[in-house]
Amino acid sequence: MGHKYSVILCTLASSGGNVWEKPREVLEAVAEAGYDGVDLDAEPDRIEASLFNRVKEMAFSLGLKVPALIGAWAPWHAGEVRDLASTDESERRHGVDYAKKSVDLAATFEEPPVFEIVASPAQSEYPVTKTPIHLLRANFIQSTREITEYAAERNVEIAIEPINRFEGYAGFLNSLVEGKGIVDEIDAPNLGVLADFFHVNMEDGPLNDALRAAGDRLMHIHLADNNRQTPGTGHIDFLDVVRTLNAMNFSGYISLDSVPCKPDWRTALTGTIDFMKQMEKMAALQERIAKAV
Ligand SMILES: [Mn+2]
Repeated sequence: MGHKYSVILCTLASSGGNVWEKPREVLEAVAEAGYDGVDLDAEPDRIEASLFNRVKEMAFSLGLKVPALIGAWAPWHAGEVRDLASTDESERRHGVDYAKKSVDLAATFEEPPVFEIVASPAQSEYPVTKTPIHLLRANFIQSTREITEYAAERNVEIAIEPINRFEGYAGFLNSLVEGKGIVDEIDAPNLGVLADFFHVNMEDGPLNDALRAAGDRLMHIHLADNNRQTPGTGHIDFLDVVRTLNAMNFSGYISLDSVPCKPDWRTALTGTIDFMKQMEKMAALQERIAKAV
């Protein structure tokens, strides 16, 4: 059994593949390339329900699943502050309310997609955040508990995505291993961690060690090379990644998250899945050889 692949559709928009403008063209290209699913935007207040449902139904009719809803957490993405770790209570509350609305959206699916949460400050502060890290951690845990309990009642899973210091809080929730620590502390069956290879490559130790450390708490993957371009363009050893995920029996989705999408969205789509399937074939061949010797 091979791994399951999806695409974060909003990433394709940067090079002309905007699913909300030309849904059939984009979804057909994704399905034809051989993906199993698409990750849709969680913006229930901004994307018309009728349009959202039309895209969702079109995806299903093409045989695609919707394994995850992508949260717009960064201010550049959301156009506002949605900060689950904020020491400003109104900002934190706004983030929690946004998450709950997104969970409601996920709950409208027959098979509810995973919803991703992030700690995303109004402004990044380099090299280290001025807010005491223990406060950020306590606030984020409080927010996550509330979201996770709300989601559990609606059969929705929540995945924490740690992000690098330049985009998130410099010093808080940058590494996958740190995210796993928070997941373990909250210890809810519907809470896990999301590994975005671009961030993990920057903030963790060896990528494969971080994946193994996440273990059965690893719920979803965002796929990019170290340069945030498509796999194979940078220096991550994807053959080794596939071997690690095979050994872990990882059964979640691997969603393409290449930003900005280069050279163009169609080439990024086909190039990524062809490359990953090739890595899977090589890993399978190696396993057969190892067994034969
Ligand atoms: Mn990501």
